[in-house]
Amino acid sequence: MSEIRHKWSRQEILAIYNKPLMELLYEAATIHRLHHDPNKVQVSTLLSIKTGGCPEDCGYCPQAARYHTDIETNDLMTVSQVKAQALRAKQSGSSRVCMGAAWRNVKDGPEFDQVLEMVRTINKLDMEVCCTLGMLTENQAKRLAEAGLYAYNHNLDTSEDYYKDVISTRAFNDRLETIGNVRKSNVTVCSGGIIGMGERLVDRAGMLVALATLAPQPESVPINALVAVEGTPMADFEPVSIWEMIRMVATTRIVMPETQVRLSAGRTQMSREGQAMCFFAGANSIFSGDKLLTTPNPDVGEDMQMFKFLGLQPQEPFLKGSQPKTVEAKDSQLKPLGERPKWTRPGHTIQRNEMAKTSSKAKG
Ligand code: SAM
Ligand code: DTB
Ligand code: SF4
Repeated sequence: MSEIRHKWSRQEILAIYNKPLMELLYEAATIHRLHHDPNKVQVSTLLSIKTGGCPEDCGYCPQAARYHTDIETNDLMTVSQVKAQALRAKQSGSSRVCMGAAWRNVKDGPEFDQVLEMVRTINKLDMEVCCTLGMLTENQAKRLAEAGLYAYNHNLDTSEDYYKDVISTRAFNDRLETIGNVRKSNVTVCSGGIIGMGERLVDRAGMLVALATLAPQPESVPINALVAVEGTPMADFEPVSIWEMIRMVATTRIVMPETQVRLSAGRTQMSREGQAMCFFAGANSIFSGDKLLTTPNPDVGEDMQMFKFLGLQPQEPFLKGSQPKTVEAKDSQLKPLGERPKWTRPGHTIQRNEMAKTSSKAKG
């Protein structure tokens, strides 16, 4: 298997992003198959354990206290509430629970102790546990690791250049520092970003440079399309087109071959065909459940139907990278629609087998 390349320039990444689409898809899909089973998709469930009232000013976020959004704010959930939700997620096919808190940073004390207990509890259910709690010290990362945390999500969100236009209450370097603290523990790193926030293509490339340059590269990279929420400064932003999402996923896959690329926020706006192209381009993870943190997501039934159609299967937990496999066409994949319906024309009904008889007669 090829070496992972950590040195990338924005120009090189832009050149990949802007390739003719068929070339880009072919290259991304080829790399994807070398490193992953193309029919497996990791499924995570988000759980907002503390919602809203955040002191930060992230321009995209409905949970920032300073914006007047319509979300229901909630204090920290109890451990038993979290356990009940995690069990539901497991039953619906998720292998990972990602707990999000609307905090700027983690503070040592009873609330952090409660989160550690949540981590221990979900871990006992044989599920991967992820947290996204804001900035973290090295010691806090180690305590989370001891409790059994599998992944920590901390997004770079955009390029270093554009970051200050989106968030003023912390800096891009603060994000890198927290990711560094997570890396000092044995917790895996989940870090990605958002497209559709008014950034230029060079900012998308800049974000991917920052992620791909990390050594090791993040084990997972969520690619979110902005969910424009009424009340936030980005409420009126145009939705990103599916083509941009496909290009971003494919480019991420090419520059980070072993990473799990998560098709994250924004799926309610995407057709199944669009999502299928994202999976082909190398996305191999989704958030499942009808709610992300505060905004809607496709419901589990719809996603499972899409998986069935595409012949995709949820990935089992605790595989640090999925293994490549030879792909064999299964009967169910060849005949996804089951029996053919009757072939009808106004005033005329004919069964397929009758047609066969008719045509063999015609041949004499
Ligand atoms: N407060 C913590 C932090 O900022 O790291 C954790 C929770 S925060 C909601 C996690 C991530 O959700 C953000 O970094 C951002 O990438 C994503 N996010 C938030 N609002 C979003 C939106 N409206 N559309 C897309 N992604 C969003
Ligand atoms: C990530 O990259 N996306 C998730 C998760 N990590 C925490 C969050 C998406 C949030 C979308 C807006 C909302 O539902 O509040
Ligand atoms: Fe707070 Fe996180 Fe939302 Fe920023 S993204 S406002 S830090 S919850």
